[in-house]
Amino acid sequence: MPQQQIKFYQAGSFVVGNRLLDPEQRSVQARMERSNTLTSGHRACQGCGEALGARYALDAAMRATGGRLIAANATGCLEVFSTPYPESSWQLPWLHSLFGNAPAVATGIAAALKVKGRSDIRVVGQGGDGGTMDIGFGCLSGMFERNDDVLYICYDNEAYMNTGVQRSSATPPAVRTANTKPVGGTSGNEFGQGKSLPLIAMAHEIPYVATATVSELRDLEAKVERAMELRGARYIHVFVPCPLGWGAASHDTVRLARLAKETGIFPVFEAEQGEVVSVSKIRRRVPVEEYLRPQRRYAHLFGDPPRTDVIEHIQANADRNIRRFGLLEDEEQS
Ligand SMILES: Cc1ncc(C[n+]2csc(CCOP(=O)(O)OP(=O)(O)O)c2C)c(N)n1
Ligand code: SF4
Ligand SMILES: [Mg+2]
Repeated sequence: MPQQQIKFYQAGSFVVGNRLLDPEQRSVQARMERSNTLTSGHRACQGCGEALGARYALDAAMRATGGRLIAANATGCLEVFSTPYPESSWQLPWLHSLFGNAPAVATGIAAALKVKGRSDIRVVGQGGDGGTMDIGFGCLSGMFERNDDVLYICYDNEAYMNTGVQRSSATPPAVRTANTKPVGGTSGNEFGQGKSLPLIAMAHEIPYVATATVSELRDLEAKVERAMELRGARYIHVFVPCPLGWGAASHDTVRLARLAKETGIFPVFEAEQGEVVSVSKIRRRVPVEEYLRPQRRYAHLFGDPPRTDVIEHIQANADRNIRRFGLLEDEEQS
């Protein structure tokens, strides 16, 4: 009887691995000895990209440090859904900081460990885009500039989700949020505002900066492991779709993360000491419309008549990313 071939499409790619692969090729999550750092029972929405990203990132960090890891966590969805008092989903020493001072708290932990001579114990700081890029920005810049021995991870869902979807400096142009409503001919969040924290982190010339998405989870794991090989200030910016805030289907989280990368909207790269050292090339280039349409936060662009002017502007921004980071294979660039 002819046997059906099993397709190991995961092998050699950046998507999540499985237990059919050789043990050495398996992702951290595909290993029986994964630490389940963010374990089941938390209260994240179905399909929450932040929960997915945090689980993969911290399990990878736990593996890289042999389980000797402490986390400081800013206020935000990740903290709220994981620790409804008196319960906790965290299976590592974990501190809740204020909304705005997770980098400073992480620095303090690292300083205390240094005084105690415990260089074996490592520190992670983490928070959402609001906690990281807005209110915690000063503390984070200080942590970078002093080159404190902390890996800081930002889970970017592009708004203040925990408090009801208000805009942050990571909210992209034209997005509808609770306080960027497309009224009177406006198109939602303004173009030309906001910032790229990965580029700002690079300007501090810290040892390591990387971006990642929850569609390429092995890539995220690899970047966390790389960060843990280094000492000093390190920064990873993870793109994490939020079904509730984006008005997207829960089952589309990974697809939207992939489309953000494949359109050029979210460039995925690594930098060391301020220089880009690798980029994840686009495998199948798609127009931004494919990424925008499934999200109700962009629904006002697809009315009658559609806002083709705004969609073209978003496409131009994606194309600029593609040029700036060299996201296409060499033959496609020319
Ligand atoms: C000083 C201060 N201001 C405001 C708040 C209210 N607050 C808590 S979480 C949050 C938004 C969090 O947004 P983000 O960091 O992007 O995380 P997300 O919930 O989106 O994951 C706000 C405004 C607070 N806790 N402290
Ligand atoms: S609101 Fe968004 S970020 Fe918060 S738990 Fe729900 S899906 Fe996750
Ligand atoms: Mg957020």
